[in-house]
Amino acid sequence: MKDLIIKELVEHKGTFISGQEISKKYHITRANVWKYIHKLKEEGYQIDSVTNKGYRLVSMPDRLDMAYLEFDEGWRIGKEYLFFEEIDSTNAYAKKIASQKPSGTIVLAENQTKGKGRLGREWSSSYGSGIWMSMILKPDIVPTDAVLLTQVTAAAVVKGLNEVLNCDAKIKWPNDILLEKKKVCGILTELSGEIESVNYIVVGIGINVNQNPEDFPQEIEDKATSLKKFTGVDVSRKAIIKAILKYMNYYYSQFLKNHSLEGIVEVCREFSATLEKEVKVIENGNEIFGKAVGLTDRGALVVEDNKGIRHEIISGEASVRGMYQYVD
Ligand code: BT5
Repeated sequence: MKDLIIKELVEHKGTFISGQEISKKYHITRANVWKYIHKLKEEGYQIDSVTNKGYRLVSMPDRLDMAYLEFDEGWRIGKEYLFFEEIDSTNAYAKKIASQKPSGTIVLAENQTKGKGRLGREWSSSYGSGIWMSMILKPDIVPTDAVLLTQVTAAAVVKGLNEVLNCDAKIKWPNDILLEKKKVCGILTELSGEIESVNYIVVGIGINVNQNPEDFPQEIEDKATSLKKFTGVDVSRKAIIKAILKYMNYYYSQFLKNHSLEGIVEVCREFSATLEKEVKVIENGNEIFGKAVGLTDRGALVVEDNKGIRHEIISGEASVRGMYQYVD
């Protein structure tokens, strides 16, 4: 019921809706309408109440719980979404429920107690200040193509962030999004499948949104940044999620249609923080130093080492000289 009342208020945003109208529409007493409004105010909704006029929504808190992210009807990704106040990891949970949920289901949480990065690393996910989101995807592809979804997602994140904030976010191959040379987002793609087929893929996106620099744990304070650090003001997480999902839906449809990164890898190239830079790449434990000279149509990084030999790296770690991690 609370969600329905929010929906009414949002639809009447800027104008009043009477308690009587709500009570009639949803068959509840006016006293009950008042109770719900009171509860919403306690949760941070600013609502004007005026005798003989009713209620008017002034502003909503930037919470992600209510079914009010206003997703587009036609979207494959985001049609169904699950919200948690606190969870261990949205990726871990998404994997648990993936077999019972349709492709495109999203898991969001205000807080992660065990947010994870790649190779068992930790992902710092403080309460209420970031976007901790996982998408369950069930594409009809071979498992070796799953790695392409990291590039699809990176393209969607970078386009979404740049559209909302005009901020020149860049992709550090393969799974980081940087803002002013620091990490603002990480992507974690996990797969469950057989040799020939995919059961499901979970793509997790972690974005630092409203943290202040001092909010980050000491180990990452030099290399992490947030959207707020860039804008100087609080940023609406809903606006960011919406923009990213808009692009994600678009690029994912392209990917399913073409079974390739056609139309997407160009975005990865255009917004690359890695190309044309001196890099150190770690692939299967081997370090390669050289220059990043290209991104193949399958999203592999081409590195020319100091002897002029070219290496195509499908997945791995890349650090860019002069940026965090690889400091000469
Ligand atoms: C990643 O791993 O960058 C993938 C992060 C994915 C997080 C999302 S949140 C929603 C979903 N649920 C999860 O449990 N995970 C996903 P990797 O490339 O391995 O980078 C991890 C490294 O980034 C750590 O070792 C730290 O150095 C650094 N790091 C940790 N937390 C960070 C943060 N909040 N911002 C920037 N850097 C961070």
